[in-house]
Amino acid sequence: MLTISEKSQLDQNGFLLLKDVVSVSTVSQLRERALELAIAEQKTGKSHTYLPNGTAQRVWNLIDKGEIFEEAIQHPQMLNAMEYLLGSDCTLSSFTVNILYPGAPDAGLHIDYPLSALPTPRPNFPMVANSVWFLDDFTTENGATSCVPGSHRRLEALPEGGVEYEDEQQICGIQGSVLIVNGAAWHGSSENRSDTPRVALLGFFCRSILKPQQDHLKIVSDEVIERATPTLKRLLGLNSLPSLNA
Ligand SMILES: O=C(O)CCC(=O)C(=O)O
Repeated sequence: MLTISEKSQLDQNGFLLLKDVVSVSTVSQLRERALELAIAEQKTGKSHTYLPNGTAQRVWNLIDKGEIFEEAIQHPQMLNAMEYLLGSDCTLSSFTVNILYPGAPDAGLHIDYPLSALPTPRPNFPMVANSVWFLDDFTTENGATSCVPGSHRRLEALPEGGVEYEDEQQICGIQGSVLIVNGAAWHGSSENRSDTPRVALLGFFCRSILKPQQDHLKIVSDEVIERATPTLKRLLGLNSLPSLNA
């Protein structure tokens, strides 16, 4: 369960840093696997890189890429926060690795899919939320996620074009922390001025009535779906399928 103070931070600021969520040994295994997957995808020539000079990289569909990710996405403390924001039947929208290599520039502030595609004013309750898993210490040097406190209440469109906000905060923390961000809060990764990659996982969730960013029931193998716990089955969307009544 979240504490009253944690709920209040989510309500007021639109984000919450949970410390000591993931053990040191699990962080180290997740980080090693994340980097292995990133390198393997680079070798195929089909990796998803972005930001100038390909200085950032995503690896998609982690649920299908190792049991360690199946377990991670069911972490009770992180899921409690998601269920507080999105309802106890919320589902997984996507689960990815996000790596900022040295030299990655500030990515700019954004709100999350599909909120940016909705007409304004947007709904005044959370629709989607992200969990940013710190597989490295997040520092002002290596691209710690920036957030604008209270911006989820600004239901107008996010101004375009590198606007800077005096109250923008970089959320720094040690390895094993998880940052929960209401998808309507203005946020984004910042510049990696260090000489090592900043490795994160992004566990992105949505209300069960929304179409997720990835169609897990098509892209996750039968083997993983068959062995999934009831919680994982629900997260993959098995409890929120459209009616098949003809
Ligand atoms: O990696 C980060 O610091 C945040 C990334 C993010 O917000 C996103 O890709 O939606």
